[in-house]
Amino acid sequence: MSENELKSEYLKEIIGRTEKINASEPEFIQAFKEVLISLEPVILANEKEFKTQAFLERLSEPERIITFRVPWLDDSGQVQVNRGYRVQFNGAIGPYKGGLRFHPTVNQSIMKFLAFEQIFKNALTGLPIGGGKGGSDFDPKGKSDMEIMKFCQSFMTELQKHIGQDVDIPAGDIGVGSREIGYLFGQYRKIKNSYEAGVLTGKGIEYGGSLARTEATGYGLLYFMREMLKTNDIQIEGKTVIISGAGNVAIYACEKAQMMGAKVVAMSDSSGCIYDKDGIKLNVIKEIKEVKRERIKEYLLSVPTAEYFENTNNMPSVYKIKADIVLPCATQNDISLETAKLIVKNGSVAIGEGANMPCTNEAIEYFQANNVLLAPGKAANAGGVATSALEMSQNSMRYFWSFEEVENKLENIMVNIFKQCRRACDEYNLGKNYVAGANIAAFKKVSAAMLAQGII
Ligand code: NDP
Ligand code: 2IT
Repeated sequence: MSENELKSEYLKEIIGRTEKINASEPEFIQAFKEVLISLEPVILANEKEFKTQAFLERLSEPERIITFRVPWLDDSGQVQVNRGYRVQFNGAIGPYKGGLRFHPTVNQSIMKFLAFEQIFKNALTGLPIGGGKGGSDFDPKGKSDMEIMKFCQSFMTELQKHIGQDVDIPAGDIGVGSREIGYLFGQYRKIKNSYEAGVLTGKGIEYGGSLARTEATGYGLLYFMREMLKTNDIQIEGKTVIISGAGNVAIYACEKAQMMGAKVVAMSDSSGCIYDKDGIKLNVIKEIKEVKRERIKEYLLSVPTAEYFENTNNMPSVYKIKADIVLPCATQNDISLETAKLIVKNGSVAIGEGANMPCTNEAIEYFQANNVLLAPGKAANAGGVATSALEMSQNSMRYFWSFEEVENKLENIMVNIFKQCRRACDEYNLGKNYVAGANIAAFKKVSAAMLAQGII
């Protein structure tokens, strides 16, 4: 459904209000509208109460946004300054939970859209976690290990005032992996003089991390995809797949896709993509990205039969390659309407959002209008945060589960998330609109918790 088809006066008013008071935050407005428009049937059923309670006004306003200065010393002795953020958007169903992103594009709009989506994603996991997100406009590319450590220490020196294992639990996102979590955790522990293991997730296995957390987002995406395809009588085995990105989510999405018998033929980074018609050799990608931190182009040195295509201005080159299944696992707004048209023309049957908001709202509508199945990020990439919550459980118990135990729990959670989406689709006659299904199922939980807790 599009905005001008809305019947609810309250929804129209709220969308207008949100656009007006957040005019400098396009990504947040985009994420907000995608959710709110799809909630119309639920809002209409109870419009008067929601309006009297100013419910959507409260939902649209973060409980708290913290921004702070992050000064650090580079290797040449020059002081550098970045801006740090933590958005604590909604704590109705548990302590704030969500990743930290270190990327030069980070700003308040991006932090707010990510924290807003996290509220609904976390509700779908069924685990007691609220929605938050943070990060910095710091660019980790080209920085030495020492510079990364100094930045992380300075970032945590301020962030530690605002987090805690029952308050707010950050984790990784773009540019933040196990190395950064290690440095952040070390500084938190030093300042607090207390071993509060559950304050961060994505920790190393040696000091309180969970087995399978590294794999969780990518593996979870494929479990969700398998369930969605099965419901629509499609087998994943034998299908060709393209994946945007070559980071944490992309690598483990590739691994699980291959384990399920699919053939991944392309992966990318922000410079371009590699196409390997014989199937990606994932050990080569892992060595380039996880160990050497180099560009994906290096793949050709190990696999000379593969091809490399530089990105062009109008679209990431990876989407020009034909595949049955497309897994955007890089960043937001990777798939524009124009890219969506090419994907449809190329005959793809399903899109799985490993990244947060990789499709523009126009691209989503185009896929739906053309019967391409779309697994929405809030549901399909929830395996990462769900396993973070399992890491918190293990930390609280001062115990750990085996890889198989964690992976089994992850699989059950993803199957259950798909069921929730499907159930909401059935209940509201939404057909295969799993985007709306996910939003509605999550909203029902969050709204029940918020309403029960009064006007706060
Ligand atoms: P990483 O930093 O590990 O990898 C990001 C990948 O995306 C890199 O290959 C990067 O290439 C590529 N990329 C391409 N274009 C861009 C761009 N414009 N901005 C940033 N990255 C770009 O991050 P993750 O794999 O952890 O995250 C990928 C996506 O998945 C994000 O949208 C994140 O929010 C989402 N996500 C992550 C979860 C997690 O557990 N890590 C959980 C759920 C969602 P290059 O190296 O050239 O920059
Ligand atoms: O977008 C996400 O869900 C994440 N980056 C993971 C958050 C987490 O707390 O594990």
